[in-house]
Amino acid sequence: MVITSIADTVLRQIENVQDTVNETLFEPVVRIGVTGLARSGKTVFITSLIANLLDRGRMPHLVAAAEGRIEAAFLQPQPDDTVPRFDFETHLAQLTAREPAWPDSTRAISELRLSLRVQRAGLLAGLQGPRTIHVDIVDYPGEWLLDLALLDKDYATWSAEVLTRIKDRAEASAFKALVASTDPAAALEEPAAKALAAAFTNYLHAARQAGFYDCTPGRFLLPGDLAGSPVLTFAPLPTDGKAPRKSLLREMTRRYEAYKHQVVRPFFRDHFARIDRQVVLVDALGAIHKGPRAVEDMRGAMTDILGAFRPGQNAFLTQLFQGKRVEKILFAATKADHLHHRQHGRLTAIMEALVRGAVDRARFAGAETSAMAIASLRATVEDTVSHEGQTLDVVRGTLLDSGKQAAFYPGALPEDPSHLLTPARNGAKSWLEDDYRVMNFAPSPLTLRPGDGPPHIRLDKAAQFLLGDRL
Ligand SMILES: Nc1nc2c(ncn2[C@@H]2O[C@H](COP(=O)(O)OP(=O)(O)OP(=O)(O)O)[C@@H](O)[C@H]2O)c(=O)[nH]1
Ligand SMILES: [Mg+2]
Repeated sequence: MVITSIADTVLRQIENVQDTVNETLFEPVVRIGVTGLARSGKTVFITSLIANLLDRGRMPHLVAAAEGRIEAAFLQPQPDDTVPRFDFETHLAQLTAREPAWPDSTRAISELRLSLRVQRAGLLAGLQGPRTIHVDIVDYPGEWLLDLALLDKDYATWSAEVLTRIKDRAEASAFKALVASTDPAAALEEPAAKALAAAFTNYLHAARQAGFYDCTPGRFLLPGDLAGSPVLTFAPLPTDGKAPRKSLLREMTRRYEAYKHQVVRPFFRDHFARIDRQVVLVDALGAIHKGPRAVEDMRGAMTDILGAFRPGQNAFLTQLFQGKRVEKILFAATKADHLHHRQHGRLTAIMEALVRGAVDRARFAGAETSAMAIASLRATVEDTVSHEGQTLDVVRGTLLDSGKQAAFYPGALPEDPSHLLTPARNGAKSWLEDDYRVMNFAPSPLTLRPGDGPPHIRLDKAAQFLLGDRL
């Protein structure tokens, strides 16, 4: 008994040492960040990507898979002990259940490690054995990247900006009324601070619902385990008056600074700065459906998000990255299964145009970029129907609300993306030429052949762009 347990311990220690040695010397790690604004499709993307890397029957454009060089793929404990594990099994079980359902909203960062045993390509293939590559996939809300802009702003500047921005926004009326009846110089009383923070948070939620993306601080919308803590109990106030000691204004200023130091900075330091490759998911169709203002707002949010990928712009990030950089960035318009494939090129063009300015700068900073239209989990089939003497390219699927089968035509996207982006930029209230609809489809019940992952559109191309050169 004793001897075996000692031997066990020794063996385990040797294994541990080997693990570390293996990892550092021979087994490369690629860290892929997956981000996007709320409901952009992050959870479904990661779930389907992993399922399709485990069962690679539908991954013909992932070259190593097509060449049969991936000998095995398996999930492993992730290397970061304090980050929640991405709940792959639960999400996949939901998506592939007999009555499939979309996963619940996820509110924080999570991570998963997938390891691939890969046969080498080329001349050395026969001489050397297979090697193992670890792929760490990190899911985090895009809203957290928007907070980067706060680091360079003090409380007075931030407050002034926010109060100007919300002047004409109906969503903020309750918060504005509360601010008007608040004396910032009064002594701090916690219920008053709480009421202000709650009203401000309500405004942020309403603004987000209405299609505004300029909704920082990001954790107000996605508080995770910080909900109710002082770092999230502040709000913008007019700062032109006096701020005596122990006043509401003093404390709001202090909490704003604490938010920057204890929430924003640690995220960038512990997670963002370690990412090698990044996927930015965008629900472009959803924004087009909401109208010109949502499109313009999304463009703004994308530009802000992508600012984080140019560390040179920000002293704090430059110091964090220390010359390291994100090597590749993929911009993916999700839910492309809402469109017949004849329109996918147009969606990609819109995606490219949306992020063009930011992409040019990312290229300048050394990252390779690509834009694609994808569907992580295909919920529709394509069809062509005749309607009032015209033929229409439609998609068919099960409607999420009613459970009924329906054919759906979302409208024709313009060939030239500027037909959408220019009116959006010029503040148009609605689209002139066409109306765009979206429908919520339920995931279809699946019968998967052994070796096949869930059906998708271009997930293999996305994987090839992100990983292909390392396999
Ligand atoms: N038709 C279709 N719908 C999709 C697809 N991917 C996502 N969706 C829809 O988009 C919704 C949001 O997807 P999620 O993956 O949960 O998005 P998320 O970015 O993780 O959302 P949060 O966790 O709330 O930030 C889903 O509930 C689906 O309705 C897809 O490939 N096809
Ligand atoms: Mg999610």
